[in-house]
Amino acid sequence: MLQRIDLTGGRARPPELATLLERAASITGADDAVAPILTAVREHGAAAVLDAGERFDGVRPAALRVPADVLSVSLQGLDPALRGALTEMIERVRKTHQAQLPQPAETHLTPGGTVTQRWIPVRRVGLYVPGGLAVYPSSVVMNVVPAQVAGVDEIVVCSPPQAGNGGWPDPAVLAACALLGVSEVYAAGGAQAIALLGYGSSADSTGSTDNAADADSIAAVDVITGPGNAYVTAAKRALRGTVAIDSEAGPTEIAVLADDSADPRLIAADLISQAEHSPDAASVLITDSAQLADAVLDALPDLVAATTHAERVRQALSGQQSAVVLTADLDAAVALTNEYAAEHLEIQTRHAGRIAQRIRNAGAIFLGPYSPVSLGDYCAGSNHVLPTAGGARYSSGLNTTTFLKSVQVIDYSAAALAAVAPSVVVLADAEDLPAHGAAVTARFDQAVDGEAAD
Ligand code: HSO
Ligand code: ZN
Repeated sequence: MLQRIDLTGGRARPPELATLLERAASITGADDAVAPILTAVREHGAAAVLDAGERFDGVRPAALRVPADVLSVSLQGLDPALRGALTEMIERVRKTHQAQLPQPAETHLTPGGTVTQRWIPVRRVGLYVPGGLAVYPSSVVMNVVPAQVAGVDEIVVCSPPQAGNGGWPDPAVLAACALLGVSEVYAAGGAQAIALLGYGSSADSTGSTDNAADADSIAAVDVITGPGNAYVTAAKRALRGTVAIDSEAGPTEIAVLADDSADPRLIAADLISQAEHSPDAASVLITDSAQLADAVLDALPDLVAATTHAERVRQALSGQQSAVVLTADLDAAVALTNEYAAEHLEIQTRHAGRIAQRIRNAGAIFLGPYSPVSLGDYCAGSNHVLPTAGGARYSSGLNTTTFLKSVQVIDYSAAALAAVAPSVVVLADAEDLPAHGAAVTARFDQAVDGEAAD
């Protein structure tokens, strides 16, 4: 079911190894497919969002904005056990993300010369919560809590309309929004939701006249975050520059780096757990142990047959994006793991902490047998919105700083400026920009009153 790639012959070097596995983003033609949707929403606003929802989700809600009473009824109807678990999750995620709040960095360069880096939250954010084959109240928490901790003013959530819930998003998703005090929620999914967040919609294009909330225009946001399918991810990529995005968090991936000390049953369970998300999910085992590779391959068929979403899991595991890769030694396994840059990386080796020090590229790292990815998906306190498709080489998972901008504040006194003025003049002259130097020396051509403003 899972392809077995044997690299023990030493034929492949790490850069080649990475290309052996197809990445989800390259499987689809998502970039081209979303372009007309983005254009339609930019030109026609919310009406185009409703049209696209009807086409792709098969349902047209009465309005885009979810009414306040629908949110509160969803919360009232929330199963108490789920409410308890969400509350526990929220507490853990909040604690972790509060600890991520950066402090201002004040540097005294010289007497009277200071540079301070301040962190400022963006004003308005759009958070995407996927629908599709599963429903994701947990993703509400993973998006909303860091934005709240960062101090964002306005939080908007988009989630796909569901035919089964009168066209509104999934009730558990709405309940999670209500639990967190988020009241601006739109029944919008896919690329059209991302376009709505990025471009906004003016009052005359909301596509509905019978809902007071929709009579308002929808303002564009500053940052869009959240996981989604290949189309959501492609839309986020296209809007980068119009807004900031967190990372490209597309179809999910798990890589397990293991040696012969690992338990094959647990590895098989973890590979299945993320394959459960969708047929384009990637599950990869990288190991230097042929015995472990074979034991995992042997364990999979029965476990897959017994799992609820067996068909979906089978498709994900048998796709070109999934594999058991056998390497000559652990060093080669570590090198391949860094090349692959998985969204989730489990390290199930002896001295897992030490091996983790050698990992440069991963969205999140899960150490040892008792830190499975499923824990991180819900209750570890870490965030589950993570870069996929190799994006972990250059981007980070969603965290509190995703919603913060830094600004450097420069404050020099007359004496401090005078002391460094000759260097400014030399540098300005070297760049043939003498007016730059003159702007500094002008301050000393005449009497200077007082110090810099405070
Ligand atoms: N593993 C997914 C997140 C998730 N899993 C939500 C379950 N619910 C992407 O990191
Ligand atoms: Zn998951």
